[in-house]
Amino acid sequence: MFKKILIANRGEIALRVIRTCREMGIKTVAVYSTADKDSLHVKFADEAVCIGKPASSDSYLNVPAIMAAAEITNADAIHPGYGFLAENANFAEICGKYNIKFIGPTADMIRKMGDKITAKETMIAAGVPCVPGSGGLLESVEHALKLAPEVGYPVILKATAGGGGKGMRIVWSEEELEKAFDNAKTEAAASFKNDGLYMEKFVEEPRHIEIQIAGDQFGTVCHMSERDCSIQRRHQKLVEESPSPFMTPELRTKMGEAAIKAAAAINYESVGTVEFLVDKHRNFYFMEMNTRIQVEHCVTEEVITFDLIKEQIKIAAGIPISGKNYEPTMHAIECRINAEDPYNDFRPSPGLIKILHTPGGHGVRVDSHIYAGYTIPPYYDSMIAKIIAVAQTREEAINTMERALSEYVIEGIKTTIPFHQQLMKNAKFREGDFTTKFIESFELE
Ligand code: MV4
Repeated sequence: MFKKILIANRGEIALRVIRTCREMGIKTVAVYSTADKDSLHVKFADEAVCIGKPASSDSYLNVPAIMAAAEITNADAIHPGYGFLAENANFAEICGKYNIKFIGPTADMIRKMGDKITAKETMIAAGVPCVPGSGGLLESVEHALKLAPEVGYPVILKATAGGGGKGMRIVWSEEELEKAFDNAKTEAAASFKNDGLYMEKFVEEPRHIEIQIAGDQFGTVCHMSERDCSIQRRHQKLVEESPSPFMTPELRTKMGEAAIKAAAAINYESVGTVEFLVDKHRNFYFMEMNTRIQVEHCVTEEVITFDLIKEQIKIAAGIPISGKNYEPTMHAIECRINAEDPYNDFRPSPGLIKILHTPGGHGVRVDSHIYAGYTIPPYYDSMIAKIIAVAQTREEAINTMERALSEYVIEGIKTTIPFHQQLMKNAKFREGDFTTKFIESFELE
């Protein structure tokens, strides 16, 4: 087992990793930017190294500074968390060159899933259902114009280097295609330095359901059931839950098997997530695979009573997994609390937290790095906490969440708490009747 892990991240996920390391008897090294010198991850780690100025490019993305921090502290592994360098294949490779274990998949696995056309080709070859479309790159707008009627309008253009909605355009008819093609190409080039596009049939009003998987270094892969992440706004998830209210035992078996096939096709090592679109007839299609631990991993941890970070570290250390699949035994819902003003287009609201009271009690887990007197810096993601409510049934979990939200006092900044309070009361949400379009038409009182 590792003796010392450097956490190349900040905020709640850095803290999350530090906590599991402590339970496992592993020493921890925090790295931090000058803006984060008073952060909890710095205080809770055994050692801490400043790696640069506030901008991410100078600190949490500063590979030479992070490698130097790992060398001087004698860390034998690096946990990348999510975001920042978590899906950077070059970084994973550099860790290997320094003889430091990257806690995640190999560079080759990250690359295979990072390029969406390659990923889709791999999935089709493995027999994982995919949305029909161009297959490969669109060579030109003429090529797109010829293909679209064959695929059938509406179609969606996606960036092969993309993910998360950037460089994506929905096209309802031939008249819109040329402009959408040019816009998607320009956006993809600017965002990813790769303007490659592909086309798919547009699946209308889908649910976003993802399957948590784990694979070890010996070729064993298992699934840990689903999370429903359909409650999103501008491709940012706001609420996640498990089990999905749309799930059936048959669909879980089928999607679980497909996710295992997806991971096994690249000999996946580490924990990961296979994202699917699910249409109203419960047809499901591979969307992308996330080769990292995700923000919403906690809902799975709560419904299967399992520490996913511990599993991820054990896999990286070469310990085999059991190979059995996991079914949810509880219901868990997570609300992401962001330092944003939900009454003002979710505008970021960084600043000093003057008063804080964190909810607790039966069935409530709060993962957060904030404290009274802490100043949320403006340079990073605005998520400041995750509340996870756990109960025997969905209805009880929602009631527990409402109770927890009502106890949460954060003064000094605006947060998304009022948004979540209204969502938990919404009849359609309570019925489990929602798709990825739900938030578009959700109005705050
Ligand atoms: C789609 C789709 C409909 N049909 N692909 C959004 C982000 C990126 N990962 C893929 N996305 C979508 N791909 C086809 N063929 C609809 C979306 C989509 C979406 C997916 C999940 C959650 C929220 C979404 C919001 C808008 C569009």
